[in-house]
This record gives sequence, C-alpha cells and structure tokens, in this order.
Amino acid sequence: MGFCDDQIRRLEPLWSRMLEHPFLLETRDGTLADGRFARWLRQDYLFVGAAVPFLGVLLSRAPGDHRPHHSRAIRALEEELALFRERAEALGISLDDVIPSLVNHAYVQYLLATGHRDSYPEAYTVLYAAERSYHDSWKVVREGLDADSPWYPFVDNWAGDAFAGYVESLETRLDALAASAGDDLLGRMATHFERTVRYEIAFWEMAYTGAGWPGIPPGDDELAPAAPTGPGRGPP
Ligand code: MP5
Repeated sequence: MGFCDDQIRRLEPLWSRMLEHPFLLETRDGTLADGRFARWLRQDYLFVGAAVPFLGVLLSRAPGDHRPHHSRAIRALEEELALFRERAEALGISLDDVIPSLVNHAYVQYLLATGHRDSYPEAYTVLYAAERSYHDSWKVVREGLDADSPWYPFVDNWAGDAFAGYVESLETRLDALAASAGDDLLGRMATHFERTVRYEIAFWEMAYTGAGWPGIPPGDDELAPAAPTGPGRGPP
C-alpha cells in the first residue's frame, strides 16, 4: 500500500465527512438550492484561476520527468475555466466582482505559500490531496445527479475517465516521492495531506452556508440571481 492510500485510511472519518457533506449529497439528489450551487460556482472559478499559478510554481520546481504532466494540467485548467464561464452564462450566474470568501482566500494563500516555500514533495502532496478530494467528491454527485442537469458538466469534468487518469498519475508520482522521503519529510507530507482535506471540507461548508468575512454578512457577495429552474429541469 502506498503513501496516498495510507493517508486516506489514516484520515477516516475525516475523508468520509467530506464525502458525506450536505452540499454533495443534496447536489447528488437534485435538492440543493440553486443559490448554493451558484455560490460554489462563483467561488470555485476564483479558486481554479489561482490554481494556474500554483501549478506554474510546481512546474518551475519539478524534476524534468514531471514537467510535461504539469504543463498538460495547466492547459486543462484553462479549459476548465472556459467550462465555468460557459456554465455561468447558461445559468445566468455572474462571474464579475466575486469577492473570495475567507476560506477561499485562505486556501489559495496556502496553495501558493506551500508551492513557493515548502519542498516539492510537500507541494505535490497538496496538489494530489486537492485533486483526489475533488475526484471522489464529484463521484458521489455522479451517483444520483440527472445527466440532463445543467450542473452535470462539472461531474463529467472531475468524475470522468480523463480526470481519473490524471489523479492516478499524480498518485503514482506522489507514492514514488514518498518512498524516497525520510521520516521528517513524510511527517510534513502527512500534515499537508490532512490540512488540504480540512480545507476541502471547509470549502464545501462555505459554499453551503455562505460563510464569508467578518462584517460581510453571509450571502452578501452573492450578486447573482438564483437560476430560475432547478437542476435537471431547466434549459442548460
Ligand atoms: C479543486 C477545485 C480541483 N476546483 N476546487 C477545490 C476547492 N478543490 C479542488 O482542482 P482543479 O484544479 O479544478 O482540478
């Protein structure tokens, strides 16, 4: 068993808490309020935008045999950003003037600080934990969400075969990095793994509750009207 599987086992029940978050279960069941999905979409658009420079930093520090895979991932992120813009337009959700929530801001700072400051295997751990979290989270949604839902393209994006292959390749590389790490480094990698999973849970929580900043009441950054129809019922 490799480092990645070990971590996910070690982090039970935290991992299950993420996969059982009401945001995911209600999205799966088609009962999530449109405004909550809109909030996630607007916030995650910012997050994905910030993941591009994070991968750029990783690319600049990567061993030669990791570089092609980071370059491909950056191109995939640009396509993902286009998907967000296309879905936002189809759903009448504005992507203008989005204020990053406290959690989003903190998570992005964490990504960038780890990328610049910590060792490459530690930064790679954060990348893997975030991508694996999203892959597994969207697989939960896929179990029930109607394929006609206007939200379904996000399921395809993160629960589909192409992304599964990407996560698998990250896992192989992270397991190899861990296999040659000493105990101190392994301990730091495990801490980053756990912290990233906690950020992931906090991100779903923020999308669900609208938790923002002191002085900015929940929901006040939600400038977009709720989509007129629910998932699977309206025009895409
Ligand atoms: C990802 C994401 C997946 N989009 N948002 C959060 C909060 N965590 C993980 O990353 P990517 O770069 O969109 O595949």
